[in-house]
Amino acid sequence: MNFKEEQVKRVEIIEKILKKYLPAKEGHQKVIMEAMEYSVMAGGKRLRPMLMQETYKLFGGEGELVEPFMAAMEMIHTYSLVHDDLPAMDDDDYRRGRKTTHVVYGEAMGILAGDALLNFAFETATKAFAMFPEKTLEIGKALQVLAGKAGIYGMIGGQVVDVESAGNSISKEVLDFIYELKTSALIESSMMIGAILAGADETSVKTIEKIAKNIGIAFQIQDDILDVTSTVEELGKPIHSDEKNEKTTYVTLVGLEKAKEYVENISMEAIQLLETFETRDAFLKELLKALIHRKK
Ligand code: GRG
Repeated sequence: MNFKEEQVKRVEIIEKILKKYLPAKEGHQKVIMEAMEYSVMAGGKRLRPMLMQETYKLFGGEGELVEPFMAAMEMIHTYSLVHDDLPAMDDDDYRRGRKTTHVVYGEAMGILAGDALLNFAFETATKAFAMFPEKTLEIGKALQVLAGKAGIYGMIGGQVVDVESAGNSISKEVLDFIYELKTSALIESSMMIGAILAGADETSVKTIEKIAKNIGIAFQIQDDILDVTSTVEELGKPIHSDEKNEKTTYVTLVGLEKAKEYVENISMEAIQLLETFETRDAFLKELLKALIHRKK
């Protein structure tokens, strides 16, 4: 398998799905649809919908059932980035290689575009009910995971502790709490939803949650590493932003080399756990390996 080629193909498929589910730009409120599209179609790795679709396939899922959820997940992820870039949070001007949404559309529209994406994510995911009336149970469970992992016991909860901790030194335990909620939660829900929609049993969904937790923590530690080792051009967003925001990270806590070791070890654990399933997805395994050394 040529991993890069396969990855490009998948990104193209995901972007077609995103375009299909984004709202038409019309009506007096047209500017909000434009801001939504601006932020969602700005590029990005599309990691979360990719993980969702691969996990869906791993458990034998076929057809379009997963698609509204893939679009919903990327909308929620994008809303988190739009809000994270706002002046009240990280106050960043660049994201995904272009001006941030609030810089282009103004702060009020930046806030509203984030809100709109979060709400529209649920409007999009619930379309699955009409498309697949025989899958009501799976869709209901998937919605519960989507809502929970993005909320106060998931991503928002992590962001709250992250914002509160800025400027203070924090323990590894609190840092792990932040990473698990802020970053892993959406990765967990992406993979869990893929498994649930494909009809995986509860034990398998629990194992997928563990795998995704590791992937998310490794992903966030790699984000810390890239913040000090990469360039604006390569990342498409500012570097040294953790220092600017006086944040404790794995790099400040354990040093660069140890942080790299963690990424490798946690990711390999996830891959080993993935291999305990009877079915295989070669692309998913390669994707997890590629994330260990990702450059953006
Ligand atoms: C919930 C109100 C509210 C705000 C946002 C979690 C969060 C809270 C903001 C996201 C900022 C951040 C650094 C999250 C950690 C996860 C992370 C590294 C996101 C970047 O994801 P990538 O690298 O981005 O997948 P692309 O652009 O490739 O999609």
